[in-house]
Amino acid sequence: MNDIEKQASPTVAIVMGSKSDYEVMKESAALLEEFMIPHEVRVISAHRTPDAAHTFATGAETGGIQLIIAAAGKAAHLAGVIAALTTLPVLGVPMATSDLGGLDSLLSTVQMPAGIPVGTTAIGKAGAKNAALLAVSILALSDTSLREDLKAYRLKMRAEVEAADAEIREL
Ligand code: RP5
Repeated sequence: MNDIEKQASPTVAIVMGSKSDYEVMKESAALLEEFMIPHEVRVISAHRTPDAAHTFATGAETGGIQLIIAAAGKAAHLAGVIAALTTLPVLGVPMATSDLGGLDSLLSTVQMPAGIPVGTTAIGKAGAKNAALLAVSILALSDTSLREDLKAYRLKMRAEVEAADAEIREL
């Protein structure tokens, strides 16, 4: 059991602009579960429920949240709005979109003016997974056991690639 797992309340919040983002963002939740990091998952829209976005972002730190993963698509301002209202680290995940493929979301999330950073990941599922892994890395700075778990995760990936290499070379 790592130090964070011992805490009852959520340490990480995954927030998404729409329920339609969940199919992708469940990848973040699954990884946090794998690392046994208590988390909450919310649907909060910066433009459809701006009051809820404000309440969430201003209350996150006092509620025990240490890091926020915010996912949105199109004019994706959710991560930026949340980052403006808290000094907690905010990781933004751009959602793929039907019209512009997610480049709209990527640019909206990543191009924050100086002063209010949003650590932006890749578009879609890779970004959702990497946001969770970045969250683990950040939390592991003060949790030795979690750091060991992350190293073990990397070793497992390495072993999988090496096994694939051996398999392909035998063909
Ligand atoms: C954004 O608009 C959401 O984050 C979602 O990616 C996109 C489309 O939302 P829906 O129209 O599917 O609710 O706010």
